[in-house]
Amino acid sequence: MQKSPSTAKDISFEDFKTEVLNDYKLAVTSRECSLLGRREVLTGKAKFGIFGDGKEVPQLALAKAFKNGDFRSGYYRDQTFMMAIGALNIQQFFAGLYANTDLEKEPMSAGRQMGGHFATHSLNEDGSWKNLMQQKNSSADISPTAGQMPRLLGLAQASKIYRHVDGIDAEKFSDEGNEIAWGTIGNASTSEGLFWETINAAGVLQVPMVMSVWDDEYGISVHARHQT
Ligand SMILES: Cc1ncc(C[n+]2csc(CCOP(=O)(O)OP(=O)(O)O)c2C)c(N)n1
Ligand SMILES: [Mg+2]
Repeated sequence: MQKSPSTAKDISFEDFKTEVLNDYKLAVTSRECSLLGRREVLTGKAKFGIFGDGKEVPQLALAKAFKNGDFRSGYYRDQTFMMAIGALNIQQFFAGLYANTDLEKEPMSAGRQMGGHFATHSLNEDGSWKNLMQQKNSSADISPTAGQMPRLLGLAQASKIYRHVDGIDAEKFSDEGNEIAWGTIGNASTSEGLFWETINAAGVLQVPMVMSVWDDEYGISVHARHQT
């Protein structure tokens, strides 16, 4: 899968055209994965699946602003974003859906998590730390909706600590606190206390955090007028 080029200020028409076409290809590929994946679930070939269709374009935009060293703490609709940062391809997406237990084929969790729960690896095979400043990072999604919120706050708070506290070995973990923690959540899940507490704390602590709420007016099958 094509990685999105970083956002350049001076860009030629040809480069611009190439980037637009790459984005379009990625959005269509991700949409087709959703449609085919859902068909696999509804025909009984995969047990359960949840997909990111309808949310492709803003995730492509988000991926362009997301830099090496940044961290995502998000939820199960983010497949296009993960594809755009080069952390998920079509085969891996379906390996997750079928709960393939081979870590090579299903690098998110070797089939132990539900499909659509996205992660990058922070450790090398020998257990040593990777340099997290040289990769785009995603903490592993967890199933309770809004559970990603306190961790999002913690990731943002870590950058603030790295910036203001001397004497921490930060080489592989921080560039003087310049990283950003990016959160995603669905509209229905914003009803949860964890969401409000995190937004409040982020304001009080003044931490580098960006929050995206994907408002599709539904919480699964329940319309927002009954829920929010
Ligand atoms: C704490 C908790 N309660 C209930 C659920 C079951 N559940 C999974 S997704 C979902 C709806 C979420 O809707 P929303 O946040 O709007 O996200 P969307 O899927 O619409 O993008 C619910 C109730 C859960 N996973 N965790
Ligand atoms: Mg919703």
